[in-house]
Amino acid sequence: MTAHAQELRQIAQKMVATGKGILAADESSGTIKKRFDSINTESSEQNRRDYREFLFRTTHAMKNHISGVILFDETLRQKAADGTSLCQVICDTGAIPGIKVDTGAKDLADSPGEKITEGLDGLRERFAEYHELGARFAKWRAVINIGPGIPTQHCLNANAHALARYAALAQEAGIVPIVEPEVIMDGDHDIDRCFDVTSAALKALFNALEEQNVMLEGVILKPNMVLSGSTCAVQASDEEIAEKTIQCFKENVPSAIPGIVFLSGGQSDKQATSRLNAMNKIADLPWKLSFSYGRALQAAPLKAWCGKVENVNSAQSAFAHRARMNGLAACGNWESSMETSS
Ligand code: 5MM
Repeated sequence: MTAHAQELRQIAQKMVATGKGILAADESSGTIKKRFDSINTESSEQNRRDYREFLFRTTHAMKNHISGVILFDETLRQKAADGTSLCQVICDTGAIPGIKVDTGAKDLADSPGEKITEGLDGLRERFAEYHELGARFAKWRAVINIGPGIPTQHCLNANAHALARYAALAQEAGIVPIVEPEVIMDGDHDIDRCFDVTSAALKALFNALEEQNVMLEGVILKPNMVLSGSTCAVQASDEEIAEKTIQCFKENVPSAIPGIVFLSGGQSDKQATSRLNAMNKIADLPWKLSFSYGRALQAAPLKAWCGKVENVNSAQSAFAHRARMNGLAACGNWESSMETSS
């Protein structure tokens, strides 16, 4: 049992406080460049800083709807325009700074189409530094593709083993691990195939966490929802998605886990909100169910900003609106009619 048990429990509970969720702002250099390219904005260090700073300074939304922010290494070390560290800007809103520690998904040897996430080398030392810099939770993402003959059990086990090794090291450092086994939605598979693959990925993950003595009360799970593949001819309704996702998690996720925070994975903003809301309308859930969205929180502010200082206020309003909508969905209190106001 980790020496930090009580502290980890408290951080994890705060991460899934009622009506709040996580802002995933941990885009690595390549991903943030793609996002900035889409709004014709240069991905310079200053632009990345300015963009993230105005998100974190959207004070009312941060205070009321955001429990934590996942950062990329560069952002954890950056200072705001007035010299305050961005980490402190986040803390001043009451949210918790977190850090993405994996170094990305690489091709799994001899297994076409499959990925393994790297980043374990030197991780104990990196955790010590990240704790010193103010991070109190971390994130590691495994990528599971669905296709003919994949994922293999070998891929699920290898990724689960790495997730558990990361989680154990995080807890040793007093940092709550978010474990993210993302079953990618690309493909023409139906929702039942996604259900089966998500179940298998979760089984492998919780077996590995148990084998490696990870304390579940100090872990947050960040999964995909159970969805039809993005090019499947039959797209499941939000209600079916909610029912199948909850069934899958009830069968595979121990109740000791304090919370499940979903990724958006390419769903539209409103789909991500509506489906989270539908899940929270289902009674008797043993864990909190909230969000850890990247694109579903940031697409609207990015589009409103377009890299121009004169658009910062409207970009902050767009971010505040999505944060509020998802905060309501995390309580099952969202209505589609609320989307017309901002
Ligand atoms: C914000 O995007 C995260 C970082 O991605 P890269 O390492 O590829 O740059 C990503 O891990 C994110 O935290 C999750 O996938 C959830 O984000 P979405 O956009 O799927 O909600």
